[in-house]
Formats: sequence, C-alpha cells, structure tokens
Amino acid sequence: MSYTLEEILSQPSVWESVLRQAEHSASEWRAGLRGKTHLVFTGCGSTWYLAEIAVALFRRLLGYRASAVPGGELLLYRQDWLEDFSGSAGSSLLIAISRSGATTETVQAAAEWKEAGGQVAVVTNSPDSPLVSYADFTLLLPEGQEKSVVQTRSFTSMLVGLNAIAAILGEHRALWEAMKHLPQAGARLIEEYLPMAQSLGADPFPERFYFLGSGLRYGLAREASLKMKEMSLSHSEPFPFLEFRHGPISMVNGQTVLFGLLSDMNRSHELALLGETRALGARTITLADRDADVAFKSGIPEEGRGVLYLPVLQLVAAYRSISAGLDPDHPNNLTAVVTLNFETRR
Ligand code: F1P
Repeated sequence: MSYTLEEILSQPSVWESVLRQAEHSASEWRAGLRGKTHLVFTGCGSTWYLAEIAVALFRRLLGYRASAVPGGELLLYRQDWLEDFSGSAGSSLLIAISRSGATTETVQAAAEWKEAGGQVAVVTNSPDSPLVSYADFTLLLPEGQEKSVVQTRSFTSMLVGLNAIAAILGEHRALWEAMKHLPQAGARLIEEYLPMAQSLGADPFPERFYFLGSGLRYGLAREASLKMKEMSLSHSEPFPFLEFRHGPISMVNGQTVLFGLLSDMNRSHELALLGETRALGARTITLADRDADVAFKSGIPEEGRGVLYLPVLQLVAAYRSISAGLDPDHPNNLTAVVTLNFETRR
C-alpha cells in the first residue's frame, strides 16, 4: 500500500496521543500567552493554511487578535509587519508551525523574530529540528510524523493539537470533553466513507474541482484543494462560499465537482450556492456533521470538529492519483522540505 494512503488511514489513532500531549503542554502555553495581545501564526504551504485555521480558532475560542502570514512574506516584506516585529518584544507572539521544522522561510522568520527580542512558540512533528532551537515553548507531536512528501497525518495532528490547546486555555470544558471523541469519530468516518472516496477517486469524468469553506473551514478548504492538486495534478481551487458567485462560477461545467464544507450557522446560504452550481451542471458533495453526503455524526461542536472534514477529501485525492496512474507518494516537482540559501536585506 502507498505510504500516503497508510498515513491517511492511520491518522485518527495518532490524534489520541496528540490530545494527551496538548493537555500536557497546556500549562506551558497558558504561561507563554500571558500578556500577549496579538498572535502571528506562520508556516509555509500546508502549514500556512493551518496557520489560517489556527487564527480562526484562537480568535473564536480565546478572543485573540491574530494574523496568519506565510513565512516567506514575513521575511520579504518585513516592513509591512514591522509593527508586529517591534511589538514582538512585548505583546506579540510568533507561533511557527512546521512538520519538518526545517523549512527555510519559517525557520528564518523565527530567528529574526527572536533577534528582534520577541518570543516564539513552535508547533512541529520534528522535535530535534532547527526551528525548535528558537522556541520559548512548544507543542511537539512526533507521532504525527510521516514519510510522505504530501502532508496528511502530520497536518491533522498539528491541527488537533492547536485546536485542543485553544479549547483547554479558553476553558471550553464541554468542547474539550467532546474533542476526546475525535479519534473514534475519525476512524468511523474513514471506515464508512472509504468506498465512496474510492469510487469518486476512480471516476475519470470530472476535470475540475472546487472546495468551498467559510470561517474556520476556509483554511480546511485550501488544504483539501492542495491535496487534490499535489496528488492527482487536477485543476482544483478553494473559495469561501459566497465568493464563488463573484467570478469563479464562470468555470462551472458538466465536468465540475464542488465539495461543500458546510457550517452549522450558515448552512442555508451555503446550500443555496451549491444548488445554483448544480443547475449549471456541476456535481456537488456536501460534508457536515449531519444531513450531508459525508456526515461525520460526531456530535462534537463545530469549533472542535474541523479536522473531520479532511480524511475523506485526502482519500479522494489519493485514489484519484492512483487511478490516474500517478504515485501519491511521489508528487510532481515537490520535495518534503523546501530549503533555500536565503539572506534577507533590511
Ligand atoms: C511546508 C511544505 C509542505 C509541503 C511541501 C513543502 O513544510 O510547504 O506543506 O507539503 O512538501 O513544504 P513544513 O514547514 O510544514 O515542514
């Protein structure tokens, strides 16, 4: 079996120890966040999308002012983030996220933040990495580590970890208790929808994919869309739901598939948009806790179940890759880590 597939299938069992690790690290995070008013999350590629989801979660669950910036942008356009860099000595905290802990832009952004006198938190699957050497405090999740170039299990491990930290520190006790059911919910979900993911992945007819998600689901839609691109080399783009009418809808034809990552609160607006695209010939597939083509049936509140949108979408991408004669373990033109010989000039 491809190791990407193995990693996708094994991820719920990893979430179990991630939840324990997050609980264990929570007091260090509580102390580290004390006095901070602005959080700057950074990462590259998948981990930048994870930074975007973390911003939504830390705003919603802890009330923080927060931004997500790709590591490279933080470095190249430092002047635009100067306020954060200069505030870094006091009220701002950099939270650097990286599977490898070795991506040049992320490591260098952390190094420069430290140089400016700031504090850095690191979330990673690689405890012995260069990034960790700049950390004031960490969330280390080695059990999420993987062989694949494409991030799947690593991504969800860090997502579950950050989500748990936000739930614990915000004292959302019911949410935190509910999140403890994520491993079982994830395993059930994969078992139930594996055949569907296989047949969707094997269907050669669709030629373009759109992943729609709003609020904290936008980062998830971006990540799911990237999986489809990297593994199956298909045309694939993410959008917040209502954005889709503002141009992207022109691309809909009879060979379009739209995945709708539905919310609880704005479901009717989201379904209305999907209905319009069906009238134009698209196929739509909805994901939600209940009453959807892919129904998680977890009972976990919206702010704790974001990770459940990913496994089935990762599987569709992996099976589409295999069905097209590609190898999901060896995506085109990609390496597991991007390292650059890179000097910033200020
Ligand atoms: C970041 C990243 C990965 C991507 C690719 C290149 O890595 O962009 O998300 O899958 O292989 O690197 P990291 O900093 O999270 O290790």
